[in-house]
Amino acid sequence: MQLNSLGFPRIGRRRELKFALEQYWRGEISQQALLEQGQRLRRQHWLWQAEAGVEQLPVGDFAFYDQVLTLAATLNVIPERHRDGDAIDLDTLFRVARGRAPTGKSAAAAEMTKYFNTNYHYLVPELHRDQQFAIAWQQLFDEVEEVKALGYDPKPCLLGPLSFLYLSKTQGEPFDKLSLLPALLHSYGELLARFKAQGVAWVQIEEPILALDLDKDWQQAFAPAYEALSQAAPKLLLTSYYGSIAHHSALVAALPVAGLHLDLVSAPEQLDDFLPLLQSGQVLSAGVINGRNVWAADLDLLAKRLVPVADALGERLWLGSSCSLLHSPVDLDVETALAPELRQQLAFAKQKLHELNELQQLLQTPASEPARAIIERCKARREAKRLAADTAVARRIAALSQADFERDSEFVLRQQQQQAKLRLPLLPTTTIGSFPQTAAIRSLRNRWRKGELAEAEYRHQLQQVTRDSISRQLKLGLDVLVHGEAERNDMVEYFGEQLAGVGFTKNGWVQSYGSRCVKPPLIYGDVSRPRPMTVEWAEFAQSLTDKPVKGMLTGPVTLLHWSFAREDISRETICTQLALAIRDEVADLEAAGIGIIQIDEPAFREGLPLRRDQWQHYLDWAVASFKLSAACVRDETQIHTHMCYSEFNDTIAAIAAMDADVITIETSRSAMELLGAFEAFDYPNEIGPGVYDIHSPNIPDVAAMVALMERAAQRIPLRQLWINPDCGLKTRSWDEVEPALRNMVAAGRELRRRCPLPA
Ligand code: THG
Ligand code: ZN
Repeated sequence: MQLNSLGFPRIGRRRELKFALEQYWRGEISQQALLEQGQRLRRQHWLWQAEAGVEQLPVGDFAFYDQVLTLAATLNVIPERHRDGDAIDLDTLFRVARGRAPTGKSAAAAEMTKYFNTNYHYLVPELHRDQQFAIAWQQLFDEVEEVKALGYDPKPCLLGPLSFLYLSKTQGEPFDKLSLLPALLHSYGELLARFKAQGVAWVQIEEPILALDLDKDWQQAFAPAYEALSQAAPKLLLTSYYGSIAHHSALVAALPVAGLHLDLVSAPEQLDDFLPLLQSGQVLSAGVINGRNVWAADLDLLAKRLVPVADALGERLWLGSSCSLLHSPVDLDVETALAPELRQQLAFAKQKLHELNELQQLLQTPASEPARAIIERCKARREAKRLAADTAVARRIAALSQADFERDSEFVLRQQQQQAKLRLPLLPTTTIGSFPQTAAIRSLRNRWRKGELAEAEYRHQLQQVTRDSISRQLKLGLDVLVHGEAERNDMVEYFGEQLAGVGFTKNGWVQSYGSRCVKPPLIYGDVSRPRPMTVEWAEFAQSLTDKPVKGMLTGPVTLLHWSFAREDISRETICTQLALAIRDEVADLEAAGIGIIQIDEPAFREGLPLRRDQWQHYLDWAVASFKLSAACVRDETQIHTHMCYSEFNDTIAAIAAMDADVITIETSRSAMELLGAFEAFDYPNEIGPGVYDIHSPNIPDVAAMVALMERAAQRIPLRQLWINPDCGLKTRSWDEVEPALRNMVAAGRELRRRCPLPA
């Protein structure tokens, strides 16, 4: 019974890789020093895995930027604009990721997209119609040698050819990506043969697209592809994750592979589908330890479930993480300040390896002393969870009625009352909420956190920053102001730190992309809001001006998606709890005289399930949660929301159903795409299509913004339109923000002059 680790986080338990990368990019350390840091991290992570009893150590889970980019480089799939001749080196990879030409000038970075339904972002490979593949980057082979030199067996992990093709995008004139499959298979064949020549026994070949709905031509491509690959390859462990692949079971069962890995955390029921389909001699890797959460597993229950499988399969059963541990924080051992009740419920990546080991003990020596101790710990954890329940939260949810989800009046009536109260001009101008997080602001927060800055002084300083941001906005002539969010580290973490039932760590970082990480809150109990979280700042900012200042909140759906959520109650219920907490804050903001409240939902779309037939159920509860968080206000109070993407075609009905009075959205990079959604659907409420791209340092010019709004006005009535940037401004500097907003306000004036409101 082998233990199967699908991959370990590469960032380092103290984010060593992040810091080394950023130092290298700033020119502070040499490439050699960066490479050595990478080697140290890999070695550490392999040793941890080996200590836990993992026999075959994963290779290919480490990447200096992104594992999909590493694989693309291995196959010579590097955009021409980032290339410097034929050779690929580490700097080539960084140019692809960071948008540089070899000359040092900027050259559009490869597109970055969420990896399936995770919060990890990969770089999208670009394929041409006449794409040539070749083995062009040696990192994977080198790392195989590193594992061998440590005295262990390497198990290369790589995205399979079909998932690689599927996740890539085409460049130039459109063509069917599958037309490239034969050439790609040829290179995969070479890759696998080289692994074999290196003495590799097993390769983890990942086909996560099997968890998706696949068109016939993609389904049919699997059998011949794997026939071809199995010829010269080491044993293949066909690996799926993030969802059930039972809808493709016939296809999968017929593939010539030596083993199959199933994610039995996201889809435990597929075990029953596949057990009778296993070929004789085929290995089943049971992914039972969740690779993408932080909670200790209930090994007792797991072992009970697995006993019959272990009896049936014997050595052919492997115990695995559900997916790569990439999505978990690295090591609980460095969390020294956690409350013991919370700590006992947790397992990070390193601890999850030991859970695999303990599960093995439960199955192999169930009557032993250590096994009994493991079972006792599981019982104690269950009992502690039961005792920690906050029954008031459940009672509050049980008492909700339909009226709690609806505003008093429908939008048209609210709009009149809001207009009467707010007296905003046609095409009002506003921003999304955050202003530049300057070094001075970050240092304020850090000193306060470390206890070097007293509370009163910290607040006083933040008030100065807020005063400055209000005065800049007044000078710019914006219509609806924001306080600027200087007190917030991250829009999710800030709320997580203040809600009951939610914990947070010091080092629980998870890689989001490249060197960037997030530290998701841990929703471990029933959620409530003990005291106001933002009212003081909104109230202070509003006291400085007669113009309306928006209160700024993160919505329940986004709080849920960007946190590690408990698994003993449904996500829908957790989201309802979060909605009630936000609703309390909304009510307090309104009572404090804040007339416009924005509830951001940038992650609304990210929560869509992998399978289309599950979308509607998700959309129903996500929309309901948002409405619950907002619906307590009077008609005259204006609710805004913000979303960070522009793929609206397939969700616009749900977004309209959220019934926010105003939505601001990202559009600037794909204006036409957004407006397309409005061809088929009359969006009923007010909307601010972002008029410039805040991700670029360029100052947008007035004419471009005027043109964009005029296009929008062809689809959307003038009275419904707002003018705003496409996202928050915290990553920009004031040198960029001020001229950009000045132009944006000028564009608004120009538009009002051109199109006066019809009577
Ligand atoms: N907050 C949270 N989750 C998110 C985002 C967010 N997930 C999706 C998306 N946004 C990911 N994008 C980013 C962008 C920037 C950073 C992280 C994720 C980032 N992180 C700092 C870093 O790694 O240096 C964190 C530094 C710090 O907080 O001390 O810049 O916005 N929750
Ligand atoms: Zn945004």
